Amino acid sequence: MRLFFALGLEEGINQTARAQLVAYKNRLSGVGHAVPDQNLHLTLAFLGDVPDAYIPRLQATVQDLQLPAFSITASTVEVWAQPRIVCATLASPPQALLALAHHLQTLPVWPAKADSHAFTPHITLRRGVKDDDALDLPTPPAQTFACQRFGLYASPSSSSDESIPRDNEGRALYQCLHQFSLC
Ligand code: 2AM
Repeated sequence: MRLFFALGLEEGINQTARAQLVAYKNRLSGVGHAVPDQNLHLTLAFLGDVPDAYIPRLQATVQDLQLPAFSITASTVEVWAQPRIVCATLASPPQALLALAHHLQTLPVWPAKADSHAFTPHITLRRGVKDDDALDLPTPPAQTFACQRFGLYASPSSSSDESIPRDNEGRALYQCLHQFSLC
């Protein structure tokens, strides 16, 4: 299964912040295509294709991590040429977020896929952005999210996979396999 760890940003206390970010994402019509509302997340570690037999050990190892909760503020928007996305970014990512991501990227059970870029926490809002699409994006309203838990998610390895859940527009949804609490 294609797996990644992410902040789902779905804690009850985040409802207003999440709704505002969703509204901002959906307002940028004409700039690529919006990710489904339910898929909004901040990736902590992308593991790639992990054999099912590893999943229980992965969960047990992560369950034992005792790492602190924190909050993040998404206040800036960026357009990245590779991959072609619009994303919300954090002006100052907290150390606890960077430490959590580092732990999850370097698990001996299944280390994350090597990435040539430094880890830059971001929340992807739109994909398939073209070069001249994204000039003059409106500034997003700064949104603060409490991060009290994170999840292990499955993403479809193939868009034609019929077993994956989809939204009412037929877009594939990520599946949360397990949630982990921060202290
Ligand atoms: P994103 O965080 O920029 O949106 C599932 O594919 C999630 O893992 C996506 O959210 C995706 O990007 C993130 N991801 C990170 N590295 C990836 C990679 N090499 N291939 C696919 N997805 C990756």
